[in-house]
Amino acid sequence: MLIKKPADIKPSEITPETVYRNRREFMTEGGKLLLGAGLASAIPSLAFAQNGDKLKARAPANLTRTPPSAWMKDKFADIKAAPDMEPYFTSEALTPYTDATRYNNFYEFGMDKGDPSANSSEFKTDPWSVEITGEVGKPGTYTLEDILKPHALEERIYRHRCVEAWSMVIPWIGFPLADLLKRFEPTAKAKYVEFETIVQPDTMPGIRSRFAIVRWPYREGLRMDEAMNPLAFMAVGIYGDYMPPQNGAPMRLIVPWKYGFKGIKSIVKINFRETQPHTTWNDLQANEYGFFANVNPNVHHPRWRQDMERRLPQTLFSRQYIETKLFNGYAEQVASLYKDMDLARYY
Ligand SMILES: Nc1nc2c(c(=O)[nH]1)N[C@H]1C(S)=C(S)[C@@H](COP(=O)(O)O)O[C@H]1N2
Ligand SMILES: [Mo]
Repeated sequence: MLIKKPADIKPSEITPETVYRNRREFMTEGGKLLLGAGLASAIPSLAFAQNGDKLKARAPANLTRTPPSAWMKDKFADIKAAPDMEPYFTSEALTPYTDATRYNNFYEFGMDKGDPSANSSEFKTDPWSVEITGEVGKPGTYTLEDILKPHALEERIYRHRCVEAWSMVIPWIGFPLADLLKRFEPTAKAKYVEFETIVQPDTMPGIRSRFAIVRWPYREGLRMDEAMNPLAFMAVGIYGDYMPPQNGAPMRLIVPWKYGFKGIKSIVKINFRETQPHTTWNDLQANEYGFFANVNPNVHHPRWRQDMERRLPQTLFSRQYIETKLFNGYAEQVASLYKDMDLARYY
């Protein structure tokens, strides 16, 4: 998303780091790794058989995270598996766990794709609370446990399309955003909902960096009807396991028909408001990143096309370019939200 001079671009950014890593792992561990971490998670039915449970995808056993708390462990003991049908499932191959957790955008931890996984081990997510403010009947500061308590967890397998024209398929664990928002009793004036990420300078090198381009905290927002759409999802896990810091622990937004930057991570504030909120990328470069940010193959980014995408991971031998679909393939569920809008103007 950055404007970089060619001299600033490292070879590892041109060829995704996963290529180098996969090659190394292949050389050292051979077929064992391929079956253990790669293929098993890429084929839902195999993951199912191997793990002996109902979830369609599981983190590789050797990378499973320690429970963040006893109550979170209890919550994760009972997760409803993704159905076999769109829109909460896709039969497209899952992105391997190692790629979904090592190729990330989370500028608070640095601007390179490998920075969030490399720099987030000190990130503190317990205790955690979320402030609810604005046009609601029940404002207040809620602990994460209170936020999650009434919500049963479910698995959803969604396509994830970054505005930078790469994409993944990720099995999230979480619950519908609408169910959470309704609990705070939004008033008639609540037309938009605004989210903020935590600012934790001592554990976030990107926030301390003098090269940072974002004005912290990272902010995002949705129109209320978008937020209430059943596809909008609050995720607390990935691959049947607790959310890694680099993917937005303990709780982050997923809006699968929009570009990835709408999916704000590590949320500490939810504000209900009458007017459209300021959002991080729109503030930084409004002609390149819109407020709506709906995935749209007909509306190009000023510096690159948006009608194709690189499906990750890529290897030396296969570079998968696939066609980008309107609303990332979720048009049936969301097109009606925008029926009277010029999508080229409101990008
Ligand atoms: N707080 C915060 N949230 C963020 C970002 C960020 O830099 N900071 N990056 C966004 C972008 S551009 C993308 S593509 C997704 C990436 O999510 P993932 O790393 O889980 O794939 O997170 C989004 N949420
Ligand atoms: Mo992104």
